[in-house]
Amino acid sequence: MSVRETAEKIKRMEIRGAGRIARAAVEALRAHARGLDARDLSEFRKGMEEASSLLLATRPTAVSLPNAVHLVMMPLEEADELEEAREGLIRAADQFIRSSKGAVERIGEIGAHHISDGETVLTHCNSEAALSCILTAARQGKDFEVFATEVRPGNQGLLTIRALSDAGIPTHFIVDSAVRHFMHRIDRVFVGADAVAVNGAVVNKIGTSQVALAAHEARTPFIVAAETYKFAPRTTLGELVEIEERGGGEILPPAEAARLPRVTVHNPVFDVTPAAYIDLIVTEEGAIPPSLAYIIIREFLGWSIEEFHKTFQIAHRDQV
Ligand code: RUB
Repeated sequence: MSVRETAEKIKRMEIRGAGRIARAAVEALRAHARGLDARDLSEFRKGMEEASSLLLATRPTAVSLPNAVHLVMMPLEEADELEEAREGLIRAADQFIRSSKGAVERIGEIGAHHISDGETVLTHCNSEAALSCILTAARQGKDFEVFATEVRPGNQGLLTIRALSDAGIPTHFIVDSAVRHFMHRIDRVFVGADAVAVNGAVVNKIGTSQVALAAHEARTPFIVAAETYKFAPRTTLGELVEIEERGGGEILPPAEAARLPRVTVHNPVFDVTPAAYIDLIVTEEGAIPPSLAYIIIREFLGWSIEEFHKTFQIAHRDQV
């Protein structure tokens, strides 16, 4: 798929979920690199940076996107000539796709240890990392049930209940506002992440922080499944993760909204769960308390402060 097509699909949420967005962007960059007809290295770099900017401008919250783009664009900085840059990017893209799929599997193996026979688990939204924990536990023969939320307004809960049902897991489907009502029946909550900040706060689908609050009140363990590339390096520079606000038409039909001139519809699609409500973050490098987010950023993403600045400039080229 071309970069433009991929960007459109990410914007329209036909490709969605932080991990899938990152992999689709990397696949598009790899295809673009293969076909890019450039005279020299600098023309190649320019073409690839334009393609990256298009992808980075699609959705602002999932940090997996700039992290993945940064990783595959890195060989362009180091290369001395065009073909070396092209091959370096393709290699980095292959490596990213392989390791990101491997990370989901490894997270599943680690997270599954936290699900036992007879338990009831709750999940919110549709996260392949969170589902990997649940589906791995089911494959291990554990006997448990899952509550899944509807997830207004995008209905990502439908994707989740299909996956759970296909895996033979007894599943309860509830509206988002029923979470607290059922929390007394829940032994553990599993959610994914679009971004993890240096202070251990997790950005995920809108409503996640309310689920966390209800879990906290009921003393129910709240577990986040997040690959290391969901950690947000620029939060170490004090930058905040931008919360995407989508059109009100996703919530209230435009014809109805037109009849209500004094009503403003708000549609933030992510929210921030403070570290205090999170018991564990399961990464492919192991499970950590949220207070160790900095270690993941420094040790496993391993970026220098100079690199953070460079990515920042690429991502915001238009505004610089
Ligand atoms: C998806 C969402 C998911 C995270 C993690 O939001 O909030 O929980 O992206 O998913 P949207 P994954 O549907 O708006 O993209 O674990 O699959 O990366």
